[in-house]
Order: sequence, then structure tokens, then C-alpha cells
Amino acid sequence: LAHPLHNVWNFWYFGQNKELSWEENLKVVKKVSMVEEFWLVYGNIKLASELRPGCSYFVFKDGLKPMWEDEGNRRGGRWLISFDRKNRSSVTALDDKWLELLLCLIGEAFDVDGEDICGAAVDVRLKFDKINIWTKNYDNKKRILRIGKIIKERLGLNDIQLTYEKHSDTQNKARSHPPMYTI
Ligand code: M7G
Repeated sequence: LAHPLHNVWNFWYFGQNKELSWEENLKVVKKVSMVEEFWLVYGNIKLASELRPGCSYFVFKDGLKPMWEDEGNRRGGRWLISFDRKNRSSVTALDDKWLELLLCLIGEAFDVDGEDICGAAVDVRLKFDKINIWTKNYDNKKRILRIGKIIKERLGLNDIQLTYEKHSDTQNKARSHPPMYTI
């Protein structure tokens, strides 16, 4: 007996081979359309906290590539949550938050606002771990704020500020841009 997910998702891994371009470093690990497949994949890959700095996981709806250039992300942006690695309260703090976020995605915790969700990423970097949630249209302020509020509650981030940046601003690093939304 298998339990279908409301959406089909792809797990992606971003490795860090300096000889390859950014896009070439991005690989689909597995497509999941059933709850059982989700746990199988989750249980067979390294925990986020075990990734080498420079690596990322992305979990995106099927049909979307986890990149700014994808048609589904062109008008989009992301909620960005940064964790200073010095403050990793326990080895599993990041893993717990990432898993909780994945359960929000596959469990459709955002109700109809979830239509705006493209996917999520966890980035392990030297000084910071980052979790981001990508949405498809940066003008959908109400939806974005409601999504941000649920993430804050579910991930237990009441003391942390979340900022929403549009991808076109993230891409244009030459100028610094204030975030579009903050909660
Ligand atoms: P990052 O991995 O999102 O954050 O972006 P980091 O700075 O903490 O490592 C690092 C770099 O990866 C960017 O400056 C881009 O060169 C490249 N990059 C990241 N993303 C999400 C994209 C993307 O969607 N498309 C392209 N072409 N490059 C990207």
C-alpha cells in the first residue's frame, strides 16, 4: 500500500566540483511521488549537517529546476534563514529544521498558498548554514507573508528574522538590495 503525495517532488544534490559549472554541479537524486519513496530517499542520503561546506540539497516540485533561470522562478524569490555555524546548538539542529520544512512541503502545510511554493534548499557553507524556501511570484505579498509565518512557527524560529529576497536582486550582486519582506 503506497500513499501518494499531493505534489511530485525531486531531490537534487549540488556538489562542489570546481571543474564544473554551477549548473553542471546540480544533479537530480530521485523523484518522489509517494510518502514511502520520500522516506526511502531521505533515509538513504547524508543528513544536511554531514554535507561538505559548499554543498546543498534542493527539493523542488517536479517540472521546476532549482535555478533562477527556470521559467517558474523568473518572477520569484525566497525566504532566507541563516544560521551561524558557531551557534549550531546541537549537531542535529539543522537536520531537524530541514526535515520539518520538508514535512511542511510534502504535507502541504501551506494550504492553497502552497501553490506558490517552488521548493526549498539547504546550503552548508563555511560560516553559515542556510535554509531557503522559494516561491514563484514576489508580488504575491499576502501569500508570501502567510508562508513565512507558518515556517517561523513550524521550525521554531520565533527569535530569528526571516527576509524575503527576489531572485533578480540576489542575482545582481553588484548592488545591495534591501529585502522585499521581513518578518
Ligand atoms: P549560493 O550557493 O546560493 O549561495 O550562490 P552562497 O553564496 O552562500 O554560496 C553562490 C553562487 O552560485 C552564486 O553567486 C551563483 O554564481 C551560483 N548560483 C546560485 N544559484 C541559486 C544559481 C542559479 O539559480 N543559477 C545560476 N546560474 N547560478 C546560481
